Amino acid sequence: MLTSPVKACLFLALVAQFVTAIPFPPPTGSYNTTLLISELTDDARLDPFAPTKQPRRLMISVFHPISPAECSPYLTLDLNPITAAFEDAALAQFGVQPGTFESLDLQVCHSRANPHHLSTSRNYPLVLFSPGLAGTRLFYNAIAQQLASRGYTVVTIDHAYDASIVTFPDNSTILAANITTEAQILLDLDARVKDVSFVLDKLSEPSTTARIIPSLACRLDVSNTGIIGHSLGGATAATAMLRDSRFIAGINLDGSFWGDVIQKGLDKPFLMLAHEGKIDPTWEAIWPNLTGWKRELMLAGSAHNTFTDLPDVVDVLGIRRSLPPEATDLLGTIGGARGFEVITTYVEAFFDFVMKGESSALLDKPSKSFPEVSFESP
Ligand SMILES: *[C@@H]1O[C@H](CO)[C@@H](O)[C@H](O)[C@H]1NC(C)=O
Ligand SMILES: *[C@@H]1O[C@H](CO)[C@@H](O)[C@H](O)[C@H]1NC(C)=O
Ligand SMILES: *[C@@H]1O[C@H](CO)[C@@H](O)[C@H](O)[C@H]1NC(C)=O
Ligand SMILES: CC(=O)N[C@H]1CO[C@H](CO)[C@@H](O)[C@@H]1O
Repeated sequence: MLTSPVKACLFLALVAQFVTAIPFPPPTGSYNTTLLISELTDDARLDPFAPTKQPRRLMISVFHPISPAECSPYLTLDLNPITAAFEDAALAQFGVQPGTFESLDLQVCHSRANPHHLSTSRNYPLVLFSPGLAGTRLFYNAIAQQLASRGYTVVTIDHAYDASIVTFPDNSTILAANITTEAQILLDLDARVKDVSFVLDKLSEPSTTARIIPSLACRLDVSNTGIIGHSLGGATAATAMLRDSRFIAGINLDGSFWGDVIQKGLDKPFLMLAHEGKIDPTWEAIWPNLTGWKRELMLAGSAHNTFTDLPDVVDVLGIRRSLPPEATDLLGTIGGARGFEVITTYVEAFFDFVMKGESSALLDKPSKSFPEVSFESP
């Protein structure tokens, strides 16, 4: 029988072998990106899901473009270590091994620019990202970073008690509440929409942006913000646009709509991306009530979670073939890198069109370069 120190060493050796850091490919846009993670507390609002009376606390990640000349590159964990261990365990039923998420790094930059001499710096359009229910904002790091590399300040948000786990800077965590009934989902949606408006309020305060985005040249223009979300985050995008006029354009990645936006509709640009074969009564119901620019596109070979980093993660780590067939039902059959490329290309084309005034043929008709994408009209 092995003595415990020897056992411990063998165990550590096995883990160490597995956790050799694997960097996510760098984004393909022309900007480098900084990543800043912050906690924000809304003292004006009690958290509707907290077991005791307490203000609503959120975590955000800010991906901000900088010029390659300003980039001092470094690697950082893709997921916070506590979140990573939690997600390994949560996804163990799909064959995810301990140490999996800990092994993945993101390539980001410190800004070398002196904030007092930012002669070449400028500000970029702002886009907020709202995750799916029971996910984590960290499952959209690569998508957010890719958009930032095309010249957008992108902020991903964890909605407390909705995200599977939110890990705060002091390592305290908030786990998901059991949000299942229609009433709970509508309460959650309301909290999510208040979260995204609160984040805009904070980002309009120079004292806050000086703290969380030090390389920002001047005030962010929060009055022209884009919003994108996956699943319930897509519903959040639509309802936020209905309630807060600072959101001028939105994207729903494969989410059902909830609440009054279905009847009230939207008059601003809205893009919907569906997984293959999606049939959703809420998409049919809202369609005639979307009176602004709108498109519904479907991605062949995709499943609901193709619209996260996860398919790309499993391919970058090389673990797709060790996953059970049920994983394909969640991730789709389109390759991780290809799905990522197609989704981010259309997301960028939409925001470039609405927020930068650059038109793209991709948004008007099928493209030979992207045969997986079809135009739907429910
Ligand atoms: C910075 O940008 C350069 C040029 O686009 C790219 O080759 C490099 O991978 C980027 N580095 C990081 C850390 O993003
Ligand atoms: C949080 O936990 C990590 C390990 O997961 C540790 O490195 C770090 O020092 C902890 N931070 C605090 C504030 O305790
Ligand atoms: C979650 O709530 C649903 C509906 O109220 C209930 O059926 C289910 O048992 C709950 N699950 C847990 C883990 O509490
Ligand atoms: C505000 C609005 O036009 N709502 C309409 C949404 O679509 C349904 C079904 O077509 C109509 O009944 C609503 O009046």
